[in-house]
Amino acid sequence: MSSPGAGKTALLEETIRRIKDQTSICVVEGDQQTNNDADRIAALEIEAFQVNTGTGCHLDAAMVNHAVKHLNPKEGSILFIENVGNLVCPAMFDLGEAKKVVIISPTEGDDKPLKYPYMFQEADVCVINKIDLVPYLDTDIEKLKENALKVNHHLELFDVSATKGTGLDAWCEWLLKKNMLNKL
Ligand SMILES: Nc1nc2c(ncn2[C@@H]2O[C@H](COP(=O)(O)OP(=O)(O)OP(=O)(O)O)[C@@H](O)[C@H]2O)c(=O)[nH]1
Ligand SMILES: [Mg+2]
Repeated sequence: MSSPGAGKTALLEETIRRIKDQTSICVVEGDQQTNNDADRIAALEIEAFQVNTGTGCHLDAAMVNHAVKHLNPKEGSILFIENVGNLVCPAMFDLGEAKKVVIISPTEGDDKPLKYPYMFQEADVCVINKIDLVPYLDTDIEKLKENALKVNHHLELFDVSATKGTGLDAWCEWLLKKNMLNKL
């Protein structure tokens, strides 16, 4: 989950490149319109199902149910659900996720966890993406983390750049470990 353009699909693409040999993966993509994100995932030879919500601003459990039936993931797979880009509504809907991840990028400003707290309250993990842009911005990353933890002190934090690959080893290690634990 994230605002539009924070890098949900970019993070999925780079994550998939790194872990697809180690686990089976399927992806549900949520957007108001277009098949663009499912096409980006399919280009990596990973099964993706695109849900178009039209005027809707978030996925709901029935949409995910429909998508999962279509994808029919193998036992023990990782099923990624990319919600519609929106830092508000997706927080209110339980999709049955094992873990919820919120992505925020420094171009959005360090006050966003305080202004949109429900997303950060609901999440288990906060990925700060686009850290390669930090030198060009006046966003205070430490303040951003402090604000996220003020809203939810249980959040696990990862600093990454999906496009440059920074921080992705730690992120992928966390994902594979969680997936392994869920299989036990
Ligand atoms: N500099 C930089 N750009 C990034 C990074 N991650 C993503 N981008 C760029 O940000 C833009 C949006 O990325 P997407 O992956 O489409 O973002 P999204 O959150 O999936 O967008 P929606 O699905 O439309 O909400 C693209 O131009 C990406 O190349 C990053 O780590 N660093
Ligand atoms: Mg996307």
